[in-house]
Amino acid sequence: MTKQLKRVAAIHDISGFGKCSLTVALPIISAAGIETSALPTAVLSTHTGGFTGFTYRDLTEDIQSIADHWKSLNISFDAIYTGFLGSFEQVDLVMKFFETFKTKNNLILVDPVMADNGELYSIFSPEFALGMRKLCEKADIVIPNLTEAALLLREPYRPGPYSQSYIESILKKLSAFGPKKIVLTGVYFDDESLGAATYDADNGEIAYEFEKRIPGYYHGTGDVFGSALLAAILNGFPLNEAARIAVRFTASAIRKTAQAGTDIRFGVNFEQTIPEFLKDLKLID
Ligand code: PXL
Repeated sequence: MTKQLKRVAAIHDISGFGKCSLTVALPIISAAGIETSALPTAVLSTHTGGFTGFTYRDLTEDIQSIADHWKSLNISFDAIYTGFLGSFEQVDLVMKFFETFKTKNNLILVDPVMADNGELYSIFSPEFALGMRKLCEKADIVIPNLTEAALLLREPYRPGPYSQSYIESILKKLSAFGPKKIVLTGVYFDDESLGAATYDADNGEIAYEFEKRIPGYYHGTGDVFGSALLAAILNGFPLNEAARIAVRFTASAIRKTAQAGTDIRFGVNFEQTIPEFLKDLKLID
């Protein structure tokens, strides 16, 4: 008999064009055999990275009603995955969502989407980082990049290349304020490779997963990575193996995009990378 699917609540925006947030989370998590419910935080015509003139509809007012309706239907989730929030007020609404839907057995994965390359995204104020920190305190897993990690820790951003001791101190400081599992993205010790570092505070294990660096800054890769990581965890992979699968998937999607010469703002070719991903997940031969 076919088992019940696992189910994720994905709380991110929908950027109509540009392949990030819900337009990558839904297909990637679904392809990995996991049902995905979408709670959109905002609707934009494109993401905010490199485009001007995008439309922006904030859905703060809808979040509580959506959560109430889901609760009335007795829906439960194996994971709650949050990313880009549409307003500062959404932090409290998402905290409430956690209180309503958190159980002993499910997991909360927070991607504190707010900054990259040393800079806060243009639409956020510096106080936003304090809100994101509150959310991270309630998470089981957080997946910041190094800019977001510095903001969460209220430390100045340090550009790379990094030392192992710096990365490990960041991982441990992040886990000290709540989340037991940390995946830090954008880690590199030299200009040849780029990847992620994982820390599991339950067993003290630290691991690194690297791929050859592909030049250029491609948008939406944090969401491709986070969605693949969560899909791998829900398919039973331990944290370091899930990070390995997610790094391989993201790097391979970037490689295809670079080879095609696509505009870096348009997102990466994760679609044609899904067969490789499903092989790594051992879902197909
Ligand atoms: O990929 C992160 C992200 C998600 N959503 C929106 C964004 C960004 C990054 O710029 O602008 C709307």
